[in-house]
Amino acid sequence: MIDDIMISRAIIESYTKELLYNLESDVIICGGGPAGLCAAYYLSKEGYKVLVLEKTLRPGGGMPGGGMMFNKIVIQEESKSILDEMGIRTEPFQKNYFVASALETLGFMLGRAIQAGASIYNCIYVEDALIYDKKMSGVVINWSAANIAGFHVDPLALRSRFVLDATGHDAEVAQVVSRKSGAALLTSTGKVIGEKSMWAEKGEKILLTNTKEIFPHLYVCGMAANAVFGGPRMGPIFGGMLLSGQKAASLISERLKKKD
Ligand code: 48H
Repeated sequence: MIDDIMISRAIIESYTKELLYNLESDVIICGGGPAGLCAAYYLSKEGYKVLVLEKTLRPGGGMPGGGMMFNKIVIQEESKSILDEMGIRTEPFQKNYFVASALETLGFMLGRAIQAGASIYNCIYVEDALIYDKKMSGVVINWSAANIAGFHVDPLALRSRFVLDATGHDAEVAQVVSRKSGAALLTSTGKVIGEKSMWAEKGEKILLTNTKEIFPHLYVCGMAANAVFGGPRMGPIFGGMLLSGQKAASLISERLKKKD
């Protein structure tokens, strides 16, 4: 016999138990695109308590769309080891260009991050920051559906030791912190500078330099990093996104070890 109410109970109990456990964590990653998922995988693998918050129904950000909905992604040699490690197949194209299925990459990245221990919540968006004594201390969240419907619903808060803005082109968390903290971000203008037009070579190179702390205990990675520092976009090459997520994980891990 299958009891409909037992199915409801299983879902509600399991979800809320995990959510209560996650009210406080080591790292909250805002955005479940390639950069955020990669960071989640590496931080979780090290044993940290990691939470990914994704505002859409389907994590993956810009990756499943490949280039103009041709659902393939291109990566370069230096990032191939990340896909290899996750068991994602790549095909050599020309020297230094590899092609992978955007959907296989997304499926495996999600699976690897979750199996490494990350909690990933879809349909929840980060609408504000917890800033205590000029230090990023967590995020303020709400149901994306409430936002889309335009309902006036007050949010809830989650605490973490570090926050990673992996929200892509709009750098939503950096924007909120810049607007509300009353403090300058660690950019030349003190604000989010905004991304520049496409130039893959330059955009990919500068991305790793831009992957860093931009406000006490707030890091930025992926496309958001170039948006914050005024770097160019790079089109559907995804190696930099993976390397940026990996670098952010490594920088945050160093800080977590220092217990500051
Ligand atoms: C919760 C949020 C919020 C929020 C946004 O856009 P993404 O794929 O970002 P990256 O940096 O992982 O990868 C960028 C890549 O996909 C890309 O767009 C490239 C390479 N573009 C180059 C070009 O020239 O166009 O993922 C960000 C994720 C998305 O899933 C958003 O839905 C999510 O973050 N998100 N989640 N709360 N406030 N804002």
